[in-house]
Amino acid sequence: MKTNAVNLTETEYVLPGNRLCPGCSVSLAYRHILKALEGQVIVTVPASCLTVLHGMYPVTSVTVPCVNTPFASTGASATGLIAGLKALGRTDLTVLAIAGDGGTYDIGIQALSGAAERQDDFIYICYDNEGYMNTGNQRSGSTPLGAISGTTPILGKQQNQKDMTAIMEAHGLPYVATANASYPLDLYDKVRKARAIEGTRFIHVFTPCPPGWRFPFSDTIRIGDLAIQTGWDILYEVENGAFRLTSASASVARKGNLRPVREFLVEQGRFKNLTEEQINQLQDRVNARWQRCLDRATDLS
Ligand SMILES: Cc1ncc(C[n+]2csc(CCOP(=O)(O)OP(=O)(O)O)c2C)c(N)n1
Ligand code: SF4
Repeated sequence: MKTNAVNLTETEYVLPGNRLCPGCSVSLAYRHILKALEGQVIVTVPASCLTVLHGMYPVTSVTVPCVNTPFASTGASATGLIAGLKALGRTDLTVLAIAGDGGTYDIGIQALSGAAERQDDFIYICYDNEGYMNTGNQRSGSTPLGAISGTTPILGKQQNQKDMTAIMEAHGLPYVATANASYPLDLYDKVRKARAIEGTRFIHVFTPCPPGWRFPFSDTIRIGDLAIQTGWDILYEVENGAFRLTSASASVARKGNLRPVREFLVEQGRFKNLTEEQINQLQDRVNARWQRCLDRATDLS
C-alpha cells in the first residue's frame, strides 16, 4: 500500500528546530528518510548542510546515531560500519550513508563506487542541491549548465551536469531510485523499499536550495514540483533492472503534458544570465532524458 498523509508514522526522528535555512528542503527530505527507517539506523555523513542539521556536540536535532566522516570517505565509512555491525552480530540496524552532491558526484565518488562494486549492504542517499551549498555555493558536478555559483559568478557554469544516478545504475545495483523533496511520501516509500533489499541501494533526492538557487524561501515546494512538471527532475526507480516511473512523473507521462523547462529556469536568480542558446540546450537535454525514460517505462500505472 502506498503511504499517504493519514497512514504516515507520527514518530519524529528529526526534532523541531535545527540550524538549516528557512525553507530548506533537506530538512523535509531527511525527516521522511528517517521516518522510513524507523530509527533503526546508523547514519554516516560527510561535511555538508546535513552536518549543520545534525548540530554541534553536545546538542543535536536528531534522535539517531551519526558518524561525521571526512569528505571523501562516506562510502568507506559505511563499509566500516557494516563490518562492525557484523562483528557484533547486529542485524537490526540499517547503515545509511547520506551526502550532498559535492560529497557524492565529486569528492566521494571513488569510495562510493568501491563500496557499490563490492555490493556492500547499505543505503546511500545523495541529496542534490546542485552545488556546494554549505560553503557558499561553489559549482559541483551537479551544477547545471549556465547556473551562476560562487565559482562561476558571471557567465555561469560552462559544462553540463553529470548523471550520477545513471553512473550508480551502471554498477548493477539491486535498487536505484530518484526522489524529490516536494514529493516526500514517494521518497518515504522508496526508502522503505530500499530498506528491505540487500546490497548497495542508491537514492538520489532533488533538494531545492532557496539561497543558492536564488528564489524566495516560501517557494521551495513549488520549485521542486516545477522541476517535475518540466522534466528537469524525473521520479523513477530501477529494481533489479526493471524501470518504473513513479508518482508525479508517471502522471506527467500518462497525461503527456511536460511543461517547457523555461518555466522552471525563470523562477531562479542563478539562471538570470542564461542565453537563449543555453535555454535551448537545456531543453534539448531534458527532452532527450525524458524520452529515454519513456522508452524504458513499460508500465505507467
Ligand atoms: C576535504 C574537505 N574539503 C573541503 C571541505 C569544506 N566543506 C565543508 S562542507 C562543503 C560543501 C559540501 O557540499 P555538498 O556535498 O554538495 O553538500 P551541501 O553543502 O550542499 O549540503 C565543503 C566544501 C571539507 N570539510 N573537507
Ligand atoms: S544553503 Fe541550501 S541546502 Fe544548505 S541549509 Fe540553506 S537552504 Fe538548505
